[in-house]
Amino acid sequence: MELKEAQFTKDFINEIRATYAVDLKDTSPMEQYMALGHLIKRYNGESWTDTSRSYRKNDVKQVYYFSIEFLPGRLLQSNLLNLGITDVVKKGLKNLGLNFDKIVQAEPDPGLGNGGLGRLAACYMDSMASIGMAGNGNGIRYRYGLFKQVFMNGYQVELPDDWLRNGNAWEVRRENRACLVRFGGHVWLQEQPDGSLKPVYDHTDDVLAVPYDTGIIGYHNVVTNTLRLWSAELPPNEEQTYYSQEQRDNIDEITKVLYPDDSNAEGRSLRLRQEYFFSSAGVQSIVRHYAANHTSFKHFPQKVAIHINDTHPTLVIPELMRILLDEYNCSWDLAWQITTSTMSYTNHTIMQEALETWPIGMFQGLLPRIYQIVEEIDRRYRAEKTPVFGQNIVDRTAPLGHGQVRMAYLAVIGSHSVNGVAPLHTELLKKDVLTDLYRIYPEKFNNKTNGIADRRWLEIANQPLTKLIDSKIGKKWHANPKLLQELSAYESDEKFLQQLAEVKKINKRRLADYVQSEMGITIRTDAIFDVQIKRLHAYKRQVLHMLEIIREYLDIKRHPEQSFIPHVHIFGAKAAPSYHYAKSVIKVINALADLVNNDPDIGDKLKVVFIPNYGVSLGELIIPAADISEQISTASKEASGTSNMKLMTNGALSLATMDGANIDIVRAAGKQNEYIFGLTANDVYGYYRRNDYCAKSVYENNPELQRVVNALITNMIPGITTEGHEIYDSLLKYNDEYFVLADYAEYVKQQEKIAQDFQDTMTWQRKSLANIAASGTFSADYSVARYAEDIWQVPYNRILK
Ligand code: CBF
Repeated sequence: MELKEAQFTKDFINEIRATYAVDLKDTSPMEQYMALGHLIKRYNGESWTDTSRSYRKNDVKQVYYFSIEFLPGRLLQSNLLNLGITDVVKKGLKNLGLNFDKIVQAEPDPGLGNGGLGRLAACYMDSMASIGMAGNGNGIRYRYGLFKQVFMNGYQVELPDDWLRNGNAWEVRRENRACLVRFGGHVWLQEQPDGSLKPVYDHTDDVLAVPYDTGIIGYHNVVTNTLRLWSAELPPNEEQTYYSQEQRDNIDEITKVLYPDDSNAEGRSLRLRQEYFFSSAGVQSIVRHYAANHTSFKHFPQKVAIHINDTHPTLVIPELMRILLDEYNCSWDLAWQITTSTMSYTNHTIMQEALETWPIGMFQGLLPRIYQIVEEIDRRYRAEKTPVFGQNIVDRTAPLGHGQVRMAYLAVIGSHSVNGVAPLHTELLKKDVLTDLYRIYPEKFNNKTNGIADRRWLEIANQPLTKLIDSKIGKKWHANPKLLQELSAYESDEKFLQQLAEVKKINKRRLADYVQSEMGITIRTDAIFDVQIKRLHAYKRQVLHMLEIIREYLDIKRHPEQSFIPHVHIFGAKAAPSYHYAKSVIKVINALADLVNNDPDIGDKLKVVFIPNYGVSLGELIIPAADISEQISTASKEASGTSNMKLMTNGALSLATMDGANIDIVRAAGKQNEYIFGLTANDVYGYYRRNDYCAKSVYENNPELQRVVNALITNMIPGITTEGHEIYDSLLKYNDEYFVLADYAEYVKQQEKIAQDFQDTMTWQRKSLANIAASGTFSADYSVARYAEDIWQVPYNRILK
């Protein structure tokens, strides 16, 4: 957009006065941020209205991306960037004597997601708008989001993340678009005068779903799409109904926190209510919008695509069926044809949690009408498929089985497309996790490799690198990231490689300053910054990284005279509140950090930094500073990974197993530019087939490994008696489910090689450059373009190949 500095400063001062009734000099950075946010939203209001109007006027097919998580990160900088007004605003604020960085930092980072799944959803929102596609998000406006993580005595403690305390500058509450979502009660089918059956509801618990819309601004293209997040409220009280405190609390709870503890029935029931709540509200609003502009539902799938991001929103399938059957009198066959042609589903993990199931009793009690519909889907599925495929396979794959509603199976059966998120992952879905359904519906399965928001991870997070790249290849790559490939021409340009090293130093300094001021730990910027940032999960094997730290520590202690390339191990990870083992791993790493960081024999050769409360904003600080990207999951377990792509784009070299999208990164950047080790997915499946993995014999045959693992139980690391034993037992007593010991020796070899190679700056930077140059292919712009072409059949404007 066009904006003159004088206009901006005038508008900004007016905004401050109108909102806070004080002079600029008396405002806090939070107030300045809020005023700026409101002003930017106002500047963009016309584009937002125009976009919606033009979609409506041209009857454009729209995508609705349903996700229980959206992890957008702070929006101020990305909105300024996408509107093309960063420089004017920065200058204007500077001339007013304000500190732009402080204003940026005042924005809360909405914790509406837990990791890759939610971050991917947010990236896709940005990319859909940026390539000019009509894409809407649909999720939950959590009052507290995911917890705020602090460490107390090294233990993770979860505090509420009060991200809405000062309001949210970007959202618009649209009470006039609210709708009712029904839970519980009784439902029966009553015959109508025309012979049809209609449900009658009695004693239901109704909840008002109120949408809050956020404009998602496209990159330099005057497109603004909508992210709609639903909040649960008391329904309007026309009948003077009295709501007890318990009823009020039950309603409040629905949109209070992301992932309530589901280790008990109450928590599980709340999770199911959340899932139906946003699925129902979203589908109701889509149908309402469609019905206002069309007379028949026959062409609904030509105008609407609904995407199910992991199993959580699967109930959009029976919900759309319910609306079509009960409210628009469609026949079952027509409703089913419309529904399956509209829905598509992405699976994001081969772990058991991908296959959510709900006890039938709980499901039926909470959602009686939806259960009737699922029962009918199940009955028809069995009737149609049993004669062709036989009873066994149909029993194994039907939506209802073993007393459970099986969400992943319902998602596959009710969708026209099912995709994995990296080639290996999609193959494993076909061969293993969903193999029976693949036999029945081979045509539905396809791969869509994940992507990332390059503009956020380079232009916002890594301005020094962006400047350097621009100086060599211009700015066209901002809109077409594959052009980063042009950087390959500079692989022998030593001056450029030196500049690349200097950029890394600047970013390492920035992170080191943060670590110093927030954690009181001094780290050297000439050390290897070895980064592992992801959810804490046994399959991601933070434990393997931890064993390496113990090895390095023991080595320095035994041979203090030997030279050692300084190494800083950096972690960022949250553990799910009820995931006991993951919390033990956090405690042990923190205890190890205390030991290592305070041992005078170690000095500054080795440091361990576990940065609390990892999220998008901390990612923006850590990722540009990384030399090594730890992507060390057990092969076959990581569906794709996306931190691997962000780190690659920022010039980190991957220390990785051949898992998920690591395989694609290796293919793109060249094996010689990464550090690859460990079992392959085939090796892992071989062990499963033969059932002959023996962790104990790996341990017994490697004296160094014994020394390292024993450190967990010999009081070497103070304060971890039970946690150390737990991890030790997971490796040796319970036969090391994730093959940590099997991969240990090769992992160590690669770490030693890294220490060697790191000393040769030119060679290291050449490898780093190869990663940056090859990373453009992992831009989310291309990923959503492939979804648009192959799955959603929606148009977009930018040419992307
Ligand atoms: O597809 C996005 C990401 O999703 C996960 O984070 C998930 O929550 N299922 C996976 O673990 C990642 O591999 C994947 O990249």
